[in-house]
Amino acid sequence: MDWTLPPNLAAGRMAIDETYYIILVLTAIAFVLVEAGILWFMFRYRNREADYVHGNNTAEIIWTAIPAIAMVWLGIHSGGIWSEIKGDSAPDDAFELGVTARQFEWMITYPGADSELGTADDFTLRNDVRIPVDRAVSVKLHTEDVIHSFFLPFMRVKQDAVPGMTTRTWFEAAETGDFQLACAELCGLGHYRMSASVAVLPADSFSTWYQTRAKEAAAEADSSFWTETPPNTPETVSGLPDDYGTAESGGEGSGEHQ
Ligand SMILES: [Cu+2]
Repeated sequence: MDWTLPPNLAAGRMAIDETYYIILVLTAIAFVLVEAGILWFMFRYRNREADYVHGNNTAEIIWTAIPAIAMVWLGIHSGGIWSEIKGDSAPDDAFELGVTARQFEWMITYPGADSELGTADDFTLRNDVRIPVDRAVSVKLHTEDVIHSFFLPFMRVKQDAVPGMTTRTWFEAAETGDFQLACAELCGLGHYRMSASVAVLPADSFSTWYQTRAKEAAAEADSSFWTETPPNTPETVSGLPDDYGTAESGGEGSGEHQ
């Protein structure tokens, strides 16, 4: 079993790894001490009959105080890291993505030519995330049904999408490559296949792709195909389409729509 984290390809997220290993070491120490204690007492008093004792105040104070101090310290330590990642903490120049999760796919909404989400020239791709390297990406998360979780282990990002809420997180990829976005919340029978491809592209090839796609979307918007609200925002989706879970929205899972 591998206890180590996958490679960290996110800019400025080493604090997550440090915290993980600090917790791993602390729990390992506690595990070894407790198990050794159990074995020692089993061996030491193996021939003695059981009898009632009140306990030992000194021992109880020690084994309560040490974990309490460790827990409070961990809480304070990780609280600072948490506030750098969660909520509206993304840098101002971050590239903004709208992500709508639903059983069992990810709809990714890009801001279009005006760089603003929620306008008519937005465009939406299914299970297809493309982002530039070395630029902060801020994610605005929604879900249309149950709780899902936006999980990019290489970027040290995990954020729940909660019904009725907009949740936010952000990350910055420090290396180009192809990755996978997974759903980290058991969300139904098709949970295992709820993944999207994530392409971290060099800045120039990203902007070539993006501008082409945004132009197409703007042309569509101009032809007033979408008159008021862009497609696939939570406001426009009132229910699941009839062919949900069949070939169009996910391949093999035609037996799972309900
Ligand atoms: Cu899910």
